[in-house]
Amino acid sequence: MVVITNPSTVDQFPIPKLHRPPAAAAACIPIVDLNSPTAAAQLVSACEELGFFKLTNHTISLNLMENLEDEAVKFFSLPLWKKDAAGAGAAPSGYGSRRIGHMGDVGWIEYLLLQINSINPSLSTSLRQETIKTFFISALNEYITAVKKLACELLELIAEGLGLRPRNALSKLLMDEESDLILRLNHYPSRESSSGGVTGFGEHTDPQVISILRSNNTWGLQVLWVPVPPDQSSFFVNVGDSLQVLTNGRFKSVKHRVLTNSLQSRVSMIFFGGPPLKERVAPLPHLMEEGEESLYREFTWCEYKATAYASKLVDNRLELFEKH
Ligand code: GA4
Repeated sequence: MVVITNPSTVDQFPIPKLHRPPAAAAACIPIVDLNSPTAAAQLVSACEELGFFKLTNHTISLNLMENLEDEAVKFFSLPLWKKDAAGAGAAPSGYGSRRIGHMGDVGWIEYLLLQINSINPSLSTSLRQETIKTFFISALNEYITAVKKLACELLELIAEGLGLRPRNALSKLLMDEESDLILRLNHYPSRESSSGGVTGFGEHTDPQVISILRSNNTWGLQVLWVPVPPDQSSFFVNVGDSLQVLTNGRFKSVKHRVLTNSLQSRVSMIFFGGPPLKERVAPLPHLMEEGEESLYREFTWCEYKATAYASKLVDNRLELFEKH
């Protein structure tokens, strides 16, 4: 068993009791089979209905996922001073523990935030810490290359399902050499609690275009407080705020959170695909009906990101950009 550095004391948050047994919960989560001839249509309806789905039959091997998970577990088992050497505070990249963002959010979590340099496409040069390089470089590079390719494939299928032309209308946002891509490695140490769980990562929506999550087989993720059954060989995909705007509200960026598990620690890795900072985020004209108006005022990803990073997790960031 891995010895884990627990994040220091975290307040216990009141968690509403679950009224839904896990089996019923599983039935609420759309599943998209990437191997199916109707995958494009399945993707569009999952993004419209919930803004979250489980992705099966993708081509990324379990071995590739587990290699990175093993490296992450090794990293999180290091003494705190070594992890801190990887950039304490996680601003913008590096190791963080307990504190999330800059506005006072806390959670029962430690994590590593990695800004991805798409030119490479490997780790940004800002990540010069030897610890990370020695541990991670090959597993990370392999994983990042594969998951970025998958994200673009999904966005191309979504474009196809929406009848968008050209096919890369969405994926090009992630393919630009200046695209804002992040990989997040999370470790939620197990924690006993009489009320069933404490907040690992509080409720929020993801600001980017698309997020692709893979976790070990530990429960914890909830979407609109429906527990998502873990599946270590599948991915879980979230529509981000930016994709909600690009589709003028047709796709939903849904609130999700993570509760800790009393028996096992949870390790997850999430790829966040964001556009270049200077990119204008606005509804795609091809998706607008005649006479339809944008629900949002104009903004760039840089403006939105700055607003997001100055907000608390729970805040409705998109509301600030809605036209009234
Ligand atoms: C949520 C999605 C990504 O994990 C993240 C998070 C970021 C952080 O952990 O620093 C934020 C959060 C996320 C949204 C609001 C702000 C910024 C914490 C927070 C309170 C890396 C991101 O891009 O936005």
